[in-house]
Amino acid sequence: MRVVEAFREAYAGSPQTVWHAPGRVNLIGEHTDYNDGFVLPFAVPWGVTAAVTPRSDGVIRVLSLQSPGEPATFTSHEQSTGWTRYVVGVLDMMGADVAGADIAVDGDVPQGAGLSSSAALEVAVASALNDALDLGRTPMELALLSQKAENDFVGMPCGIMDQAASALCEEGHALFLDCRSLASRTIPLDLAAHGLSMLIIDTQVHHEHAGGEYAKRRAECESAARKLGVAALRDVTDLAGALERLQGDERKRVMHVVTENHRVEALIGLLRAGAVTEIGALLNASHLSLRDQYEVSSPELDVAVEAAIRGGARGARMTGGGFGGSAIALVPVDRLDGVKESVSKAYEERGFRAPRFLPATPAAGARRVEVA
Ligand code: GAF
Repeated sequence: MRVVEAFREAYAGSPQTVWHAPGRVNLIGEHTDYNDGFVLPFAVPWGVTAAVTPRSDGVIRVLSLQSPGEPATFTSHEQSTGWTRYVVGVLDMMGADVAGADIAVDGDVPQGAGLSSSAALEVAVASALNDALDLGRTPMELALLSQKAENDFVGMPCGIMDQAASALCEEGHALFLDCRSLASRTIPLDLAAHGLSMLIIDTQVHHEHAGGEYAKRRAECESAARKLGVAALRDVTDLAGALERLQGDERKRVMHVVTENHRVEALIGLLRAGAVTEIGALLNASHLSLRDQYEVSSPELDVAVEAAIRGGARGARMTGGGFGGSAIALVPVDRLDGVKESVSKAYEERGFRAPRFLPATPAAGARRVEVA
């Protein structure tokens, strides 16, 4: 395994443990996690593998096969920069439990596709350190400390969805998570049995202002919740009454969050009933709500969704934070070529960069990798 070879070469010894953690797509439940709501992501077959040996002298050495060169060496957490902040942030949140470590990482999550490569990196490192030092933390505890690393160390105010998906998902299943109680349940998602496939359409575009807009949406939701006298938008039960008391953007954000939570529950109901094809209508409704009420879509995402549906998809939506990244489309297997053709043609007509297509089958969450 190349990450193990790179580790041995750089640090002159074998890693004590190796863990793999995946990226994710979100089936539905977008921008609901930081509103204490419901999400339904599944892990993708791409992720980050971390080879780790703890150190007791306070030194942290980090290398990535995606950034060739010497390992970066830190004697204090504050020295870290760029992508290494996701790694050092995890150690920071593990506190006195982890003095230092030698770490090598290798990732294959398509970069910039909005498939949570950063959560995969955090969870892979957290899981490996937890195992190597026998800390006994649960996968959800590891997800929470990874989220905290991203919030407090990296400075991105994300919710818990991506890290929880990376830590807890199971192969062939989506993960239903209540982001308030943190209760979770795996839901079987066998699309092939219904002649369906989930196609990821990577727009290959990531808009610069995404981070600032994300924080702004979060602040709007918190402000609306305060005005409505609820702890979080998850608690809004009378939507019509709530909308009457709000104006402008906050009104639209509440409309999205409250209806999106209901769509998650409706989608789970349809899956449970075996009506898998019917979930397409909910994916479409989610996209329109994210486009028109939450205003986090982009022209590339909208064109991908519209062209996918025209080409024969049963439903499609942007997935993840938005402002670029990827859309997902639920496609009958015999229509896959038609959908790809329809999206590629629409992109060409608009003068957009060619999209990338990736088939997504629900993969396993973080797991230890045995090294020969
Ligand atoms: C990003 C965040 F990291 C998640 O926590 C979530 O809020 C998502 O955007 C939107 O649903 O991926």
